[in-house]
Amino acid sequence: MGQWDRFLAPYKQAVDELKIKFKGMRRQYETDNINSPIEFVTGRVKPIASIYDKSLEKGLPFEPSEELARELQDIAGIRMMCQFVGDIETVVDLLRNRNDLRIVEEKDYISREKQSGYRSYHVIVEYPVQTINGEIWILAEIQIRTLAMNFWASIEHSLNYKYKGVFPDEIKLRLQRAAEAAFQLDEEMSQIRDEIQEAQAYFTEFKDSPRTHFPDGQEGGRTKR
Ligand code: 0O2
Ligand code: 0O2
Repeated sequence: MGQWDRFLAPYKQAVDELKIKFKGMRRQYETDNINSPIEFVTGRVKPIASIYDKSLEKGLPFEPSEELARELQDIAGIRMMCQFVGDIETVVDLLRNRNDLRIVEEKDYISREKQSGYRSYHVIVEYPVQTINGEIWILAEIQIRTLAMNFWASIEHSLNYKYKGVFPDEIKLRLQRAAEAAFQLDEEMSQIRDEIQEAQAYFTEFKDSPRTHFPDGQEGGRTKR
């Protein structure tokens, strides 16, 4: 096994474990018939090419080391998507109350978005990984954002590749405007949150029962036309 594989193994372990644990939180809400503040969870170990870029940017030697593990806080990255902005605080509270991780830092890019227009709430945690040689504490970055914030970030991320991080002014401005539009969308959705959640609860209850008779001539979740 190569040096990098050995270095990255506990990060992979942590990402796999955290994904299972956080998806489990969503399932618990479903079991209790409560709207989950977590819509979906993804995770990744930072690709070697991105570790290389980041180490160059931070002026660190590109080699597996304790320094790299300390300075690159997002080698293990988890993303939790929420329907509503208000859910983000709920998710952060869930993290604060867990006793299987320790919060090291919180970065609020929602109240104070980045210059690019990027919005997200980042929580840096320490997480214990059990290995055959004992316990290792590693750092992981948990990004919590709404679906709209995630949509914006993934588009901007792809464009970043295309323009290699140097956007033409026109595109930069348009992205900032798009970020504002996404935030407005979040605000609007929050205002009709109760209405949306009631409809979702109704849909979830009936979607798997095709013989159920719906009011207004609808059956099995489909409207007759
Ligand atoms: P389900 O039952 O489809 O919800 P991996 O575990 O490595 O295969 P990972 O890290 O979970 O993959 O990330 P991936 O493949 O990007 O997607 C993770 C989960 O997020 C998948 O669900 C996707 O279906 C779900 N997902 C991605 N985009 C969206 C979205 O826009 N809306 C919703 N609601 N879900 C999305 P699972 O885990 O396969 O299970
Ligand atoms: P990737 O490809 O996701 O791995 P710091 O050391 O705190 O000064 P750092 O380490 O860049 O700065 O942390 P920061 O600013 O909290 O950002 C970490 C991650 O947040 C990034 O990782 C992105 O995933 C995301 N992010 C931050 N700013 C932006 C942005 O403007 N647009 C998008 N799309 N994502 C952003 P990486 O390593 O940059 O990228």
